[in-house]
Amino acid sequence: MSRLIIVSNRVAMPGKPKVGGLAVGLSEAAARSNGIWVGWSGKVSDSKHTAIRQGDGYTLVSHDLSEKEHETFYNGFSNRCLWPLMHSRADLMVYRPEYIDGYMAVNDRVADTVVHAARKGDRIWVHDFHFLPLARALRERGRDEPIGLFIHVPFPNVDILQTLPNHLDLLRSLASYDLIGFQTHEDMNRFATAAQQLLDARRFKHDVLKFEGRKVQLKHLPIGIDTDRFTRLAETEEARGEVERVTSTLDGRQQVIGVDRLDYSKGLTRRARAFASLLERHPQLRRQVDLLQIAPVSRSDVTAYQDAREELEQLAAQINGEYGDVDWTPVRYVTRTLNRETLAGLYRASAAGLVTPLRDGMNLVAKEYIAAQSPEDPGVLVLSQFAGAAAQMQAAVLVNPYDSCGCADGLLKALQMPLAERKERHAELLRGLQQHDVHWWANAFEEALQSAVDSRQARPLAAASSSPQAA
Ligand code: ADQ
Repeated sequence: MSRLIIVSNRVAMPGKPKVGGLAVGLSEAAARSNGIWVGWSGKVSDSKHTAIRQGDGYTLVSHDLSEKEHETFYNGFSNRCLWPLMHSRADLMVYRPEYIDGYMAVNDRVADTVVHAARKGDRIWVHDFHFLPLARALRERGRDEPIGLFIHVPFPNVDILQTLPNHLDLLRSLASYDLIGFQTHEDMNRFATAAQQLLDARRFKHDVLKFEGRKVQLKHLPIGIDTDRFTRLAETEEARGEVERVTSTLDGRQQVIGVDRLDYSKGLTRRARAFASLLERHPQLRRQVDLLQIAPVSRSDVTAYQDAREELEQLAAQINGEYGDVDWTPVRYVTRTLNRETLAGLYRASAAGLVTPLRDGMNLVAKEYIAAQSPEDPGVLVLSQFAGAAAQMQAAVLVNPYDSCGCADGLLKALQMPLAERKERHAELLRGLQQHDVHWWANAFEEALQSAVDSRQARPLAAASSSPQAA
């Protein structure tokens, strides 16, 4: 049977509980074909050894990163160049030639691992911006297997893309994939436009590109969560206990919740300002509403992340100083990682979920917040129009995260929304999440990879429009 080989930066350990929908979706996809998952163990060491573990129906092949690889591949090119670039923050990009060397070297190393593990007829599914040139490295090693890439982050405009010195080489390398999946239609179009403008790619039937002598199928496939499982989590005893604990401390006040990795793309400081603007312009809400911001620290070796943390901490202290009282703290801020039951309970105990990234590939928190609500008395999602999730979640209260007054108005609308409207919006959103969950997403990607390969083997492309307007 054709096995699925998954390659991603971080991996889920076999035999350990899977944290988060993505880990569940991918481990199930790997297990369906007795497949293999290749990625970083999370450890930094000089060991060149690949560890092999079996369990949960798949084989994990993991490697450590050396100090140098961690600095150049992970912190350097991935987190200091590609992450800001993909989120349209070229101003935060730090480019160094040794970063790209380290990035290419780790891609080569992982390609060797995949070559070693793969059998003829296997299919390879690569994840995210850490491994953009991996398919080319595999083709250079003579592999002809179907290879798909899913890009979890947004794809930037061509003018932003061009700020990266080696953008042409990276863009060319993407021609080695059979299928590239994007979170939204807009991301897919931005990629196609960049390939057309910069590499003279020809676009056929809207979703096929021909460049560098190869045909690449494009598809937008918004990632989902494990919706039913998350809803069940919110109904566990542990989650109910959390709801009771929070409700008793709130003493009748409404809670607004934000849950994000501490990352500048998530718009945390602008969000705190929007909350302050709500308290400023609606003094009657003081002592009536709290903001709970859960923000686990991430990528703390990177300066832009240290700055984001400092700015948020200062702002939270300032808001508490200005609007708080001896017995009321308007903004509570927690950096701990929480277990899923606690998180589900906190979502359920919150009258509004404030999810206002400045730019986000999808945003799973928006989906988790909806899945965790009680259908009889649901809270309201206030969602940035710049999160990929906004395309699917139109029944949320959509806001512009750069407009703090507009966000405050959106939040006020959410907090004052009548029960009937809350129920209606929640039911519509939940239906969408149940239909397009992480299982649907993984299956749809695999099917698309299969049909991309079938059409590669079938007739050549008929001439069609190659103009960017065909999009
Ligand atoms: P992220 O930006 O990391 O990933 P995001 O979609 O924001 O992902 O989800 C974050 C996840 O972390 C959620 O599942 C959330 O529950 C969890 N989490 C956050 N804080 C936590 C805490 N304190 N304790 C426990 N869990 C916590 C990238 C892209 C996104 C895209 C995902 C998936 O940037 O746009 O949605 O991949 O494709």
